[in-house]
Amino acid sequence: MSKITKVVARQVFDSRGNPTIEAEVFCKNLSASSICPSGASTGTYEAYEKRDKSNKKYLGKSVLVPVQFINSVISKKLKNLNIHDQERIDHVLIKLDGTKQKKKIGANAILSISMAAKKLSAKIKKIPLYKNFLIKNNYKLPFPMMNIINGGAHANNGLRIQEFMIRPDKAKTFSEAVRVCFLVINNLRKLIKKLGHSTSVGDEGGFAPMISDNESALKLIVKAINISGFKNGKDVSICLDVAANELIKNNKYSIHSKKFISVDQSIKKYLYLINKYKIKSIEDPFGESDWKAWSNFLSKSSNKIQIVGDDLFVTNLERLKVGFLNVSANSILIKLNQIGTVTETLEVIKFAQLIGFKTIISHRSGDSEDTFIADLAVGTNSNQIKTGSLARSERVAKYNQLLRIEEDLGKSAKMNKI
Ligand code: 2PG
Ligand code: MG
Repeated sequence: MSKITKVVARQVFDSRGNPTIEAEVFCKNLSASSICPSGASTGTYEAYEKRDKSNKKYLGKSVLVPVQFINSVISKKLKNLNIHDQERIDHVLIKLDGTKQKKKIGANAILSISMAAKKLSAKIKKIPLYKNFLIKNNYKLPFPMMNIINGGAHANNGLRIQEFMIRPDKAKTFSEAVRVCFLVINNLRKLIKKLGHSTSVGDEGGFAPMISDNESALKLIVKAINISGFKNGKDVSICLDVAANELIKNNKYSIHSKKFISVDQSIKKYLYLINKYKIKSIEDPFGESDWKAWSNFLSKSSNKIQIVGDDLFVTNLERLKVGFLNVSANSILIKLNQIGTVTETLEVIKFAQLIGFKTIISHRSGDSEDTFIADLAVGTNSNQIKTGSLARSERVAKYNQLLRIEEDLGKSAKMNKI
């Protein structure tokens, strides 16, 4: 048995330049570390991100207090625990916190330790990280959903919808999937340039041109897909993350323009867009408490497209159960820091797969060089991964890790089902 000897934490910075926590777990002279990501369009029911609100030196964003807590109290508490007993490690942390949303210690502190422990366990077993999760053989690579146009809270262009993504549905290998996205992205860049817009990118590496109407963005993407020699809706599908929580006022939504309209009118417009642009997946089409709107939309779309709960489920088993009973979605976005431990994340994935939901592993808009989620996607047999565009190293790092995993699997590597 390998016992934890200490945990060391430090303040580092994420891709938006904000402070975040890196935890390093030690078993004697071996160690592994992990960095917690951070969202911008966060759900109310997410686990709590603890920051030093009163520390003006870092505009209230530093994480020096939770770092200090890890280095003193938590390090002692975890000492001598078996590094391979992830559940025990996570439960000690959950119990030490004692609150529902991990408000005392902070989910950012807890998760960085939890992920680092999982990595160290793999290192000691001398296996790659992706082999240290649920799946023990027959590994499959997830389909990438690349976010190629950024809007909403991730850019300042006025686009209502937060993420316009592409998914290379016909790719037979992960490297082929990346190549398809690469071509579409390069052609999209040319198109945006031709229109005289800036080709600078948003928080998740997608272009953030100054266009503010959803359909203009969709038209550009369809054009880029066609120029690349692919068929929209067949070889490459358009997927959206509306992040509708950000677009709600008095039960009305401003998804399709600045004007707030009813749920029924919003659904009608969605159905029109789905049909016209062959959209295959929509995440967070309605607000996190609007269960009725979700189930209405799911039934009206005849369950034909992927409807993904992100802010709705917040990687939380209880909320997923409610969503299942309410028939509100058919897929779940998985973000480790929405719930705060690897163990709880795996529980949600297992349950989602049991009820026939697709699982999609996701980055956060504030992310880092940490590639944990790439291994998690393969190790849990998750159907898809969304981790930004082929730009910004913190995004590309995850795709590169999946390319390495594909190479490691050799001939046995297969793509998952979409
Ligand atoms: C989302 C995520 C990631 P954020 O809404 O799905 O793309 O954004 O991390 O800002 O919540
Ligand atoms: Mg989302």
